Amino acid sequence: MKFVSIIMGSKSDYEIVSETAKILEEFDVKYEMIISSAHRSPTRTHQYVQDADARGAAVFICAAGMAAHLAGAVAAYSLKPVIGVPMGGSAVNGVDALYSTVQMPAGMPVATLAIGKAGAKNAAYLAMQILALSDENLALKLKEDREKQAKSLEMDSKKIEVLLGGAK
Ligand code: RP5
Repeated sequence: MKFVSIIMGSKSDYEIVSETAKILEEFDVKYEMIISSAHRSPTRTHQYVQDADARGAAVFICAAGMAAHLAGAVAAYSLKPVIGVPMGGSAVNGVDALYSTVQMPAGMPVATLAIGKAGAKNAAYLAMQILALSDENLALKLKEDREKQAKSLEMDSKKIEVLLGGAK
């Protein structure tokens, strides 16, 4: 059984990471979610990743803040794609976590997304796009979602738009 594995470094990351889970639920995608830290619980992180990988985790989403090494550590333990979400909230508003997560050495990729809520939401979408490579039904749902987004933007525009004569 394929599933998405979400790991966050601390309970203080949960509010933002719940945005990832919410989207996966909306699309009926199976996921696991745990708190485990590269620094505070390295053994638990290692053991969980190996076990989840063997049980069918198809992609890992790792959310961590400050000197964020969680995504990099998970990438070291698995060949499955790893998505990193830098958490904000530090003295430098997540720029530390962004650099720690994105600056992986060659050969050990982490797909690093935006800091905070946008990154958390996009982590769900990117994970689903990976799963959709071999799941036509999910690919169709993602296509419909894109169409819905475009429609909703158009409706927002309709409420405020000003167009001069000749505009299409
Ligand atoms: C990181 O340090 C966590 O991912 C969290 O974003 C940050 C702060 O953790 P707490 O001190 O709030 O537990 O490891």
